[in-house]
Amino acid sequence: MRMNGSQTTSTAGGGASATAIAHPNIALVKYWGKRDERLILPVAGSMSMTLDSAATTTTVRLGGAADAFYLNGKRVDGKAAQRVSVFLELIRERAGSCECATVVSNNRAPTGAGLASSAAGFAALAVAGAAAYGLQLSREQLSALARRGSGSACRSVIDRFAVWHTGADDTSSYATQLSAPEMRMVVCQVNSAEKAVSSREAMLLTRDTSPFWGAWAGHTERVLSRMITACEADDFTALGEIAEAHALQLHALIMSAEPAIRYLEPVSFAIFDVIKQLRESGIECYATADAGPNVVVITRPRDTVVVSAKLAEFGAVHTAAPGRGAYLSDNHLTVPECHA
Ligand code: 2P0
Repeated sequence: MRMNGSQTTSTAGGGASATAIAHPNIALVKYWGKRDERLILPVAGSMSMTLDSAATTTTVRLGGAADAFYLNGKRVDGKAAQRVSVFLELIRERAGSCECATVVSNNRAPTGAGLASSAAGFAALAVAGAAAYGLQLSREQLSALARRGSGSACRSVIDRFAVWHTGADDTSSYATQLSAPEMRMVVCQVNSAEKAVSSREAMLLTRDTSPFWGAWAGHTERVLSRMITACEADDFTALGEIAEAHALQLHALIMSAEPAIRYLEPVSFAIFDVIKQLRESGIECYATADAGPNVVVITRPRDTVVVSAKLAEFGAVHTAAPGRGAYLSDNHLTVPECHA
């Protein structure tokens, strides 16, 4: 499939502009660790569900004397702006352009709280940026491009369920769609504060200090292959069991770094316990958690109400269904008033 940005690329008010919408994804087989830091090539494959909630909308408008980045109504400078500029540079190289751009982004998920805000952010930036600079890219190429911003972003380019293939090089490490059992995710946000150690730093520390690191990549590849088999068999039980076990293995690995990193809090463990009790009472659901204390529960659609009611005792809850991968939109954002 080729994406054609021309219908949604506007030139009103200056340079070409394009807007894209993307959603976070939650991994069922986790990504943790790179074999190439610059290219963001993972040590193992992973698998996720793209959510239909917590959208990021991003407009890229060409022009200006330097790149500028606005997030949720505020001008952003420093490291985060630099990361956006480095990413735009990749697009410019491919497009043979030296035009700077203004990036305006609105994000409905808490940034840096382990709810995959960078995945939605870079998926939207890849799709909007490619269109604004006039690149015609396939879905696989867009996924590989988004990966260069943040590894997990390559999965948010894909509709519903995605497998990120390790690949051999920059062009062959991207995500593709797979079908999976009908399910929902109930997100329980126990804490929306920005985490103390970013995933990127924590991955490096785990690689450099964990005594278990040597086992991780091979184990994750075997888990991914079991997960793909479970999905092909439409086996919700196997999917849930594999996902919960792999999430806890990820956190055990992270905790084995020196100094230890502990993303899960007592309340997170309490939720894992409650989910086990619900399962024992006949409601089939499974828990997972990313690089933060928030817990995401995998459930069948018919059980979302009872699971949500139980989780509401622990934090703010919302339910997500499988959602669309990053796509172009005509609703362009403008530079926030105070900065215009
Ligand atoms: C995942 N996480 O598979 C795992 C589970 C966090 C825990 O992908 O360094 O923000 O930008 O490639 O994509 C977080 O990693 O890291 C992540 P970089 P990213 O969703």
